[in-house]
Amino acid sequence: MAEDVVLKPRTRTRPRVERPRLYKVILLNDDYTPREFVVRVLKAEFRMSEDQAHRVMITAHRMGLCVVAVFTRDVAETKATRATDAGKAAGYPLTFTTEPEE
Ligand code: TYC
Repeated sequence: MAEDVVLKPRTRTRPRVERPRLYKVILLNDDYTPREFVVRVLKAEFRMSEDQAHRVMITAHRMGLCVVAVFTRDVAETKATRATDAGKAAGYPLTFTTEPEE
């Protein structure tokens, strides 16, 4: 009977040995976003302590940018977008970008 036809799979399943590529979330400095606001976003979106968030904010402020954390691509992009949108909603140009690790 037609219902009994079993198709032979024509693709092979291979065990995945490589780890997924990781993406950096990068915080960019700007001249307008208040320091305390940057710290608040880092704590909320990246679950950082006050101390960690302050260190990352100061590094971006002094160096122009700072790597916040690394995640799989989806998570990195979602977090960068949410954190950037939080700034936009408050009227600040705060920007988070993503970039693949080497
Ligand atoms: N440079 C900003 C100021 O002086 C503070 C700031 C720090 C903004 C880090 C963005 O990623 C940033 N108010």
